Amino acid sequence: MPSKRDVWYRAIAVVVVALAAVVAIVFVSSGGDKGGTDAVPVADVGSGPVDREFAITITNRAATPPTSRVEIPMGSTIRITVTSDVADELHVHGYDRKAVLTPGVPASVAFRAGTAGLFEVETHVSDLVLMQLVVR
Ligand SMILES: [Cu+2]
Repeated sequence: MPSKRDVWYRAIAVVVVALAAVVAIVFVSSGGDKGGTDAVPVADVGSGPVDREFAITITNRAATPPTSRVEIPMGSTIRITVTSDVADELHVHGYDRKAVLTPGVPASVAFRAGTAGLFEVETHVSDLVLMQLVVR
């Protein structure tokens, strides 16, 4: 018959093994998403190269090119650069990226599209929808 001490050690050993298994599973699953797209966090990509680049000019409350729906593969990086003739604010809905627009000075938002859906890119002062981003 095992002593109380043996039972106690065995219980501790079981707990340690169970914890090690949990840690191993978490470690493996967190390291295995390199190639995945849905696990890619939304992140600013700064001034580096991106997968898709868009440039929009606003003159007299009209956008060039005109508003369009653009499809972006999930996980790709994009940069939207806007030049406005009036002071304004650029806003990418959903991803909640903003840029202050100074008249005549291009301003950019750049990010990784890690969330699926339809997101409007708009200006707050001229109240224009510049793009509809479809991420899938
Ligand atoms: Cu907005």
